[in-house]
Amino acid sequence: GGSGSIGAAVGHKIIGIDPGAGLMAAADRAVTDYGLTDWTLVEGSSAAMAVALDKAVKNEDPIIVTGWTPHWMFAKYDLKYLDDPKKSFGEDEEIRTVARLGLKEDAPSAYAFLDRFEWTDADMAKVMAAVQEGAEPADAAAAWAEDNAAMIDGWVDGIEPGAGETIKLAYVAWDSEIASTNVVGWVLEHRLGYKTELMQVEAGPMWAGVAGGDADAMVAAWLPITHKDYAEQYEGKYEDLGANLKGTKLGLVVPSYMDVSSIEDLAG
Ligand code: PBE
Repeated sequence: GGSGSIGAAVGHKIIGIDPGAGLMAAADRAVTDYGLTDWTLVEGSSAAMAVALDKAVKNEDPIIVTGWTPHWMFAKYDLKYLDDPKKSFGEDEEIRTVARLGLKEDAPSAYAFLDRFEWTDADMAKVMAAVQEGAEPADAAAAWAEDNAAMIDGWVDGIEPGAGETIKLAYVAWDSEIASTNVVGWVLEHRLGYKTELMQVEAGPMWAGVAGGDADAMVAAWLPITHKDYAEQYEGKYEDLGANLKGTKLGLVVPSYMDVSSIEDLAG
C-alpha cells in the first residue's frame, strides 16, 4: 500500500525501548530527518518492545520497532531493517569496553582481561538465545563459557588471578549487554578469582557510574555514535579499552511481510 496507509496501519507509532538508549536518540533524529511529524516514538524497554513484536508477528499485524544487531530477534523472526538513506542511525561503530580511571592500578588482572576481551556477534548470539529461551543469564553465560573454554583461555592467558576483590560491572538490561556482562562476570569470577557485582542500571547512570568510580567497568559502550553524548559528557573521566565486538547495526525494524523498505516511505 501507499505511505499513508503504513502510518495509519501502525497508528503512527514506532515502538521504542528505554529512553536513555542511544538508539532512542537516533530514532528521534530519524523522526526529524525524515519529517515524520505526526509520528510518536513510544518509550518502554527492550523487553516490552520484544513482547510487542512477538505479538504482532503472531498475528501478522504491522509493527515498527527500534532494533539493533546483535539481537536474537533476527534469528527468531523474519525481519528487515528499513533503509536509512539519511543515515540518522549512523554506521560503522562497535561495542567498546570502558573502565574507570585507576582500575589498572587497583585491579590489574581484571583490567588486563577487560582490555583483551573481544568476541563476535555469533558468540554473543548463543548466550542471548539461551537467555531468550528462559535460562538465567548467569547460567547461560556459564554454559557458553564451558563450551568455549579455548577462547576464554586466550582471554586470560598469562594473567595472574586477582586477590579476590569485587569488580563492579555496570550494564543496562539490553539483551546484548545482559549476555556480554554475564560472560565477563563469569570469567572474572571463575578464571581470575574475583568476586563480581553486576549492577543493572539505566544508560545515563551506567556512564555516570564508571566516570564517577562507583562502577569499575562496562562492556556496553556503543561508540563512536550511539553513546556519543555520554562519552562527551564524561570525557577524560573514563578509559576506553577499545572494541569488544564489531559489526553492529541500529535502525527501524519491521517484519518482512510488511510492504515497506525505507524510512523515507513513512513520511506523508
Ligand atoms: N542498544 C543496545 C543500546 C546499546 C546496546 C542499541 C539498545 C543503545 O541504544 O544505547
